Amino acid sequence: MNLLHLFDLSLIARANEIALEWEGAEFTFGEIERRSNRVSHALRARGLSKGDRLCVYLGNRIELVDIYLACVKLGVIFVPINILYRDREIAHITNDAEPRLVITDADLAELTSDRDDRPLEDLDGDSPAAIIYTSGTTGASKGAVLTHNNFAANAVNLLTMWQITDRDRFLLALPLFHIHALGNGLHCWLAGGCRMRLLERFDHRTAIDEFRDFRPTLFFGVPTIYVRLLDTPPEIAREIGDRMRLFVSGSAPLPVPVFERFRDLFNHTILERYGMTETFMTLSNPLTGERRAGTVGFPLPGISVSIDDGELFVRGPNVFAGYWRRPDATAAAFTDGWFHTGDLATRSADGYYTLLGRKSDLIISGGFNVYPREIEEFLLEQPGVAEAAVVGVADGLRGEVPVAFIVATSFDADALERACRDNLASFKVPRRFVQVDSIPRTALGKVQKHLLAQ
Ligand code: MLC
Ligand code: AMP
Repeated sequence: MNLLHLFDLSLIARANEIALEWEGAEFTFGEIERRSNRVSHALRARGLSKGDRLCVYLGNRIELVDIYLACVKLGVIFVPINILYRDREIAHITNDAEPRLVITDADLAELTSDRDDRPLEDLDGDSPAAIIYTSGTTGASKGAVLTHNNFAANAVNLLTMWQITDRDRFLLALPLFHIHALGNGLHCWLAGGCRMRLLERFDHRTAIDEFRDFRPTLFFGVPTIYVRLLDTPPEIAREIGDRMRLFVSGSAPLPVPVFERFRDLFNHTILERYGMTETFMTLSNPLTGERRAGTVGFPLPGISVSIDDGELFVRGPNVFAGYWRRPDATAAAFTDGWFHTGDLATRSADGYYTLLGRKSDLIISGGFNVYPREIEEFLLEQPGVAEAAVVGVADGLRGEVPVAFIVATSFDADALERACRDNLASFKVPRRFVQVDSIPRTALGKVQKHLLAQ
């Protein structure tokens, strides 16, 4: 399915309804349609056409929505870059994706034209809509190619299973460069036709005011956000909870005590679900029925899930088309059409899935993925560093934070931290640099990270 046919349920059919609140202004679906048409023509004038890649290095803002929709209309492949990434991380993506254009804040003023009509491009559902970079088990990230059909299957599932309709009021504070806000947030809004208030980011100092002012019925968060919301004064939490229909959590494990304390404070049971860039959403607790703490519920419609040797495998219309220009990595990620998630899981007798952790060393900090190997490789480039091992250490707010263990001929923790801050996204900067005489290894030479973590 061409995604536009799904979005037209709002862009065309609800043209006069308020679609978006952004920085105090309101926009109808008709205006969203015309804004993205104008951006489409501007992109065409820059020579972009079907199959070209367009990198965007932007935080949440209305122009990012316009650009995404323009890409969908033109068949241009949207490649978002995490706004927290630094030069080295950005260069990896721009070298790999070979975009025709990279858009940053500085380019937005020129990105318009005066033509309101929709450009027409013939696209089928297997056309790529986006490439999202994700690291897999190697240090360097790979581009997951996500098709129109993948996005459509995911949105239709979530609209149905979470009963999202045009009556919802949706507060979106997650970053649009990730699948959580892009695949779930933006697509449920556009297909469902509700009113969305988009925030530049979740800021715990102002979040409560946003909730009270906008009065949302629907909110998607990562566990760190729910931990932050536990600081809400009880009477205000009840007031917010009374108007809310559904709080959803995902992208990292929601600790059971947070689930319980949140329920007591807001009088709401958070619905936890599980997904991945490569697979979109695969498992979800039910809207109706028991939302069981510590579990991620059941497979979504049309999606097959199996567990083999502890690892979760997924198959279905939600599963991506492969890694961009990496046939070997793509082949290695599948067995007989089943995608290897790298997540370990169990299934209860009554069908609830529980995640037990990951096969790889992946650290998830505040919902952002941190691949130790990428940081270790960077640390090894620094003067005096002979060996480096990065492990995730439990953190009450962010879930996990990275800590670096260093074997060094000369050790300067401040200099290492500065180098990391200058070259890596903030969430990847190790919270501590610990000098050690040696890194514990197995007889086969494999680093025993669990010993370091202790
Ligand atoms: C965080 N920071 C941001 C930012 N988010 N900066 C700019 N834009 C953003 N969107 C930076 C801050 O500048 C700061 O950097 C540090 O992160 C911590 O900020 P904080 O104010 O203390 O935030 P905190 O209360 O900890 O909340 C952080 C957070 C953020 C929860 C808002 O981590 C976040 O948005 N996480 C969501 C990630 C996400 O959407 N993941 C989905 C992946 S898809 P400094 O330099 O001061 O440290 C996926 C699949 C699936 O996993 O299943 O969904
Ligand atoms: P990403 O590669 O950024 O898409 O992150 C996907 C990973 O996030 C998954 O492989 C899981 O390890 C993790 N994840 C997502 N949702 C959950 C959840 N509800 N509980 C635990 N881990 C999760």
